[in-house]
Amino acid sequence: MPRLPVHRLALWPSLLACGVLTGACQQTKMAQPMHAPTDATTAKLISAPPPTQAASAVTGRRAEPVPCPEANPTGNVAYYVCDCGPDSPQGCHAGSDDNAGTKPEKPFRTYERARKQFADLKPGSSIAFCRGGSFPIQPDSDQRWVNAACQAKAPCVVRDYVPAWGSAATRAPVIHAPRDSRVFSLENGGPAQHEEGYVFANLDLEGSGSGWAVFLYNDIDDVTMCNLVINDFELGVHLGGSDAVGPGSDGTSERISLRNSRITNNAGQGWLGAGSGTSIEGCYFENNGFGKAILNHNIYLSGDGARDVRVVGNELYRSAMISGKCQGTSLVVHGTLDGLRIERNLIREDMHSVEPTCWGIGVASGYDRGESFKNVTIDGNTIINVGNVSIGVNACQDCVVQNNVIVNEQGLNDAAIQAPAIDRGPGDATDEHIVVRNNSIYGDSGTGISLIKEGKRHEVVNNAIHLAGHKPSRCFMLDAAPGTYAEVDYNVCQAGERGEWAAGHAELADWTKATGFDKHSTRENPGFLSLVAPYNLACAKGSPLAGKGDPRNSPRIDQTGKARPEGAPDIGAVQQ
Ligand SMILES: [Ca+2]
Ligand SMILES: [Ca+2]
Repeated sequence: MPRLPVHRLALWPSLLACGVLTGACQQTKMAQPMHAPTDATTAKLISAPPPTQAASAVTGRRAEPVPCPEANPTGNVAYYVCDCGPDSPQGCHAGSDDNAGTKPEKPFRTYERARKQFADLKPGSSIAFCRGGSFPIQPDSDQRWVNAACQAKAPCVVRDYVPAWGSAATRAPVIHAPRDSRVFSLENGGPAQHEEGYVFANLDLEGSGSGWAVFLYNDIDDVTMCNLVINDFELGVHLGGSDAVGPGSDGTSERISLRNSRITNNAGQGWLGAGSGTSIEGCYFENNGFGKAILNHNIYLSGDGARDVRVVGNELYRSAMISGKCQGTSLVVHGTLDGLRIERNLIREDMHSVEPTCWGIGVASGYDRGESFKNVTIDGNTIINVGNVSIGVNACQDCVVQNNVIVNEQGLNDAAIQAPAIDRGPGDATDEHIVVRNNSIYGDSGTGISLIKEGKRHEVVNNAIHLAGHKPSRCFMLDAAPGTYAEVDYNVCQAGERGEWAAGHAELADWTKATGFDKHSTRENPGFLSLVAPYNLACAKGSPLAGKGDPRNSPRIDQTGKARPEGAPDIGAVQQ
């Protein structure tokens, strides 16, 4: 039996003590704020090229950009604000808080004046910061942006405008947060009261190595954050729970959306929290979580009964970088969620820059209360050179892992796809009906797909796996009782020179004889198009993947959105 890398199980221990939904853990951290690293690498990040370049290099495509909503649905900007700082362009013309603020040529001046005006904004109207402007947060501000009159259908909008001395090309307004502060704290004081309908668009939020850029708490629904830069905080976006629940409030913040934004250099988490309708789409996350190994992440979804959560079309890079290595899962999910879609994201790390704890996607229990993840779809993601698990789940029921492209040449792959990725704790759901279908995996060691121990109705179908190199490897680890699996078939795999087909069965024929599985599978090189960066795991013409998939059990579309033919679909993530 090859000795495979052993991992985790001690990965998330101290999360058990964190009151994540209340932010208690993070608030403790704020008492001892951490500084952003000041090395040259980090400084360079801020002017890194837009994410689309790297994304297209790997996948040849990218999720369609989600357009930001019309920032001012009524065309009615009610108030203007303009302040100038050392980082403003020449010619910047500051306003005055003594102005009425209702005309672009007579704007207010300060963040604090804007914040107070926001509380009186009429539904559907806007307050706009000048492009090129630079706005410090006043030291005595309580940073709360609260207006109970705003409506989901007629939101209050905080956005940019082009001043007479600037142009549309002038950079976005920058709001500078001093240490331990928040830019937009969307929380009414006292017991939770219901508010809804805010939009924040086209703003650059710059921290000082601590604090939170946006805090959503105490029942604020229907918030859209679009085209923001969030840089150098402890937490980029913190979606928390609530205090005592007041009359008319459900105590939870629903339909919070972050789109087309750049979240960089936040020491704690890029994003923390989740609620029903949470959506993170088209965003770029880089170098978040460097304050602590294992517990910190680019995206940390923590849901307590959250439904219909989406993480779609994002790029995640350099998660929890400590000592130059990624040491924490880039996209992690804990808690209880029902209806979770993780689709078309690109998650990548650089070669020689990861520790085993640097997983790509982890939908797994992390607390000492019962957790479950139901109706989970992990579809069409591209995961390049992360740590010892690229996609790991547990406590997962009715979960589909399909059309994913996974590459790992770091020499430490435990399993590209793994369930259960960690042992269940007390009260956690058991894995049930996990479908691992049409994934394309290229690696240099370890196991391709591991689906073990427990559950029922699992399916492992149409996967294409190539494990090259000289390290021990195996295609599959499927050691639960054969009745656990509804279908294991139509897979193509080559595992090194001496690798096993499945744990305990060196040969495919031996495995099929013992289990009845993989009657239509073949042990051969899947013939991926390119195995060098930026990689292309589509299949070449004449590859054994072409037309050989299970005609009764293939996803309707492939990783690129292309329809699969009904009669003879290809094996793997990408239809020819
Ligand atoms: Ca509220
Ligand atoms: Ca609510």
